[in-house]
Amino acid sequence: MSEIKEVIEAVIAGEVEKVAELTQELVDAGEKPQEIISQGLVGGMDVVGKRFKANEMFVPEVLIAAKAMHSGMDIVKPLLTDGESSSAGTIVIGTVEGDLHDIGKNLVAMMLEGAGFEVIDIGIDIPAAEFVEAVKENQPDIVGISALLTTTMPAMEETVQALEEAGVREQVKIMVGGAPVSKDFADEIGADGYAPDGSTATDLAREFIA
Ligand code: B12
Repeated sequence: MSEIKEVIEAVIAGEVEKVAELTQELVDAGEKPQEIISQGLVGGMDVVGKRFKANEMFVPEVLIAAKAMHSGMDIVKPLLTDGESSSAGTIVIGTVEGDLHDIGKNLVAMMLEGAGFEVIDIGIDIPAAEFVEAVKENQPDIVGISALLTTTMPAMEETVQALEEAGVREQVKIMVGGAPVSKDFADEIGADGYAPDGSTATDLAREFIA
């Protein structure tokens, strides 16, 4: 029988098929789906996040690890009972209007998913009004806003303002990120937090929920 430890190692190594096989073996052996997720699949992504932050792993490896994690999630998620499937929290994430960069946003989304959050990725080039719509429709705990261009940073402020004007600002925590964004800028535009990478974004999201 496979062990949780092997799942962790296979996630870190980005072994997509092996993670699916090991997960199936654990399920067949009667291991609890929730344990497989929190200890094995999310456990593996936790290590990946820490190594990425320490520059011991790089973007392509993180993306493959996330794919491996998903291959296991696809097997265990349908087995969760209603009570068990409650997520760590819900996040709406997108890249602002005028900005087509999404590699970093996707990475942050995957890390958050790996940490057990339900992530609603609304994509790239998203006008402020669409962020507002997504918040009204999905009632998330957190909104994540990404921008990679200095010219699209003002759209982050517009998005925060649009959420305020729509009366939904107080329902959510707002985190912002992207290469030109800083903690000072986040404070300036009235966001609740800034994270420089997916691992820190996950820690921040956990803090928001706690
Ligand atoms: C890949 C890339 C592109 C690709 C994007 C493909 C894609 N699907 O994303 C393409 C070719 C489309 C592109 C186009 C352009 N690009 Co470009 N691009 C890049 C490049 C090389 C890498 C960006 C990247 O993916 N980095 C890797 C990821 C992992 O890092 P990241 O995005 O910073 O994300 C991390 C953090 O920032 C953070 N984060 C990101 N989002 C969020 C969100 C939240 C909520 C949180 C908490 C954290 C967070 O966590 C992430 C993970 O660690 C950068 C240069 C660079 N080195 O950054 C230029 C760069 C961003 N691009 C630039 C430019 C100028 C352009 C163009 C205008 C070029 C042109 N003249 O056409 C166009 C603009 C198109 C548009 N309207 O958006 C400039 C921006 C300069 C500036 N200061 O504004 C850069 C810096 C290149 C340069 N040195 O000139 N680009």
